[in-house]
Amino acid sequence: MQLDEALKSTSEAVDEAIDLLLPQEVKGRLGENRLARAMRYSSQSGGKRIRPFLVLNSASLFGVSQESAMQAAVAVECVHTFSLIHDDLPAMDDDDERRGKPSSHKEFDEATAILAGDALLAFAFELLSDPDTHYDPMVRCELVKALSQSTGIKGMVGGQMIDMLSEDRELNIDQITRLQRMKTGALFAVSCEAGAILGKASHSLRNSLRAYANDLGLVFQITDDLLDAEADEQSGRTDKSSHKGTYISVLGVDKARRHAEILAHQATEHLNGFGKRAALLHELVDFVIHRTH
Ligand code: GRG
Repeated sequence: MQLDEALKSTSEAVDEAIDLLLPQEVKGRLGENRLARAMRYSSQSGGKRIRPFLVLNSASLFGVSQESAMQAAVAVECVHTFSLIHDDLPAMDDDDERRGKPSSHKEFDEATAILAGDALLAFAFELLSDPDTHYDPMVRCELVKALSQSTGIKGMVGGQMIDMLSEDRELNIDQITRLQRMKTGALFAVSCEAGAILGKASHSLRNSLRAYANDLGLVFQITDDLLDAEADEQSGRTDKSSHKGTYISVLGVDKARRHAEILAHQATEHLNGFGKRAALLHELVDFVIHRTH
């Protein structure tokens, strides 16, 4: 299957699963209904669904079916959506729009956006600990551990904190790498790891997938920063502070692009042990580095 076809069909399947799994409105339950609406509003507003794609395609390397891996895929997407809702809040990036629509706190209000993010985070772990995710409780426990570590202080939330502090100081390249690995890479890494955990893969194969996803996460982040820099240039914006904490701030645009190419090559090398079965994960690297949005 071609990558664009695979991304499209994954995205449709994830949309369906989110619709099925996320809390529904129930007549008469005022508070829960507002939360359910806000959780669904942000989860069902588009998005590339790259993290679920990683979960499903890593799982398929170990013979795990899409149906079994889908709950883990939705759990990771719930954490991702939580991070976007909170990132858009006035206390963080203060963005009025997300995916071309009003961000959660604009559509609802700040309190609802905070609570919807919290509820999505909690729901992710409810999904992972559900026996429908995997019959083996040890596997479910391992999934919960991996996702909580990648989300919390050692992962995405820790990375976001460093990012916020970096607004007032210059970071060197090692510090930027650490920040990006935590903020963006950790969720990519756990997406691939979840597939390996579901398939009870060996440590060595699980580590190869983690290494692939770590590099892919960095490529993804650098490309995101390059797209931002391009948009700034086109609109004539010259405020360099918007690039703080990115590779561009230290390396400049050309070297940052070159760095992304090196990481992309490195990412594909980690897939060598999987042969042709990892063709889609290979192609995804190309897609990420050449993406335009
Ligand atoms: C607020 C706890 C907390 C964490 C925030 C990931 C993150 C940390 C914030 C999101 C803001 C941001 C621009 C992060 C960099 C990673 C990134 C480019 C996220 C957007 O991911 P996509 O492009 O989003 O996969 P879609 O819309 O396609 O789902």
